[in-house]
Amino acid sequence: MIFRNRCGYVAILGRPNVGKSTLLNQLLGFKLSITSRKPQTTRHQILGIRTIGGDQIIFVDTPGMHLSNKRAINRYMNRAAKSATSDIDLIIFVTDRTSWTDEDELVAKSIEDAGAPAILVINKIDLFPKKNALIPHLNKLINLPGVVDTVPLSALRCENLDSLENLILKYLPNGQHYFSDDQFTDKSERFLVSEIIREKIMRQLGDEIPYSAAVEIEEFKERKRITHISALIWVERKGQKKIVIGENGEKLRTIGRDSRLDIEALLNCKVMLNLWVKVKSGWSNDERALSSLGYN
Ligand SMILES: Nc1nc2c(ncn2[C@@H]2O[C@H](COP(=O)(O)OP(=O)(O)O)[C@@H](O)[C@H]2O)c(=O)[nH]1
Ligand SMILES: [Mg+2]
Repeated sequence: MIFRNRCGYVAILGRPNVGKSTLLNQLLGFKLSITSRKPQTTRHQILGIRTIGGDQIIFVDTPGMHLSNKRAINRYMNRAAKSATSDIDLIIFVTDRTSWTDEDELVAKSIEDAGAPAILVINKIDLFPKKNALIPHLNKLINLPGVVDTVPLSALRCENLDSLENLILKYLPNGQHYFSDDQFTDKSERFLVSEIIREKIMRQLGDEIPYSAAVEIEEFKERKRITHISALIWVERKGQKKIVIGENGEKLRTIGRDSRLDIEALLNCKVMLNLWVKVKSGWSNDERALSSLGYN
């Protein structure tokens, strides 16, 4: 048996909605980071740790880098994405099929600045009928500064993920493990629970609300083998509160039920979940409110 003892930080970068969090969850083999069809689902930097024998890969999921810097929350997300490129051993640069936008260009620039080698992933190839048409695009991207390899894959359908994993191990530096072998993230259960609830809000509600919602865990206690959780959903306006609650409380019940099922799977125990909706006007553009909601 050969013990190689490789260990390193691998940042997953890309513009919003290209499938970074989906890819992270598939590489880890469980759902750590929340995903949805809406851009900017991931707001925080989050570590996903995978230990395979002598090797430990520490993935860093990031909010997508985007051009809008208008609100404080957008600035927070861009900072979180940008800071993920310092002290990194390897970058996975995720792009979506053959489209190439100004935001991809922004990511490419920050990769050049970061100085770590980057594996370029072309995601969502399941949506691409003619795979041959990818070749000229691949050939173009391999010449980007910092890019050392390219892999077309489908994160959602688990196509070609093993090629990516082999490449990651190829570029992972030798070194002692930073985390114990049974640790899978740097985040608390409380944080992961609040993220699950936010995911259900993102998935259940129309376009306007998700960007205006934040979740705060008020109570998290185990009593008689049942974990009791109370959470506040903060929105910015009264009208939004009505939408989140829905007719006769229907929406909030669905959000609560879907959340509870995922939380039970995460914590591996029975959960009683109480959700409340409150209005805190302008929280997404208020540095102090942001920091009290954990965005710091
Ligand atoms: N068809 C397809 N959809 C994908 C794939 N990977 C991710 N998605 C979808 O793309 C959307 C954005 O994914 P997410 O992981 O949240 O993107 P992120 O913003 O980059 O973290 C979600 O609706 C995913 O289900 C893929 O390989 N194929
Ligand atoms: Mg994400």
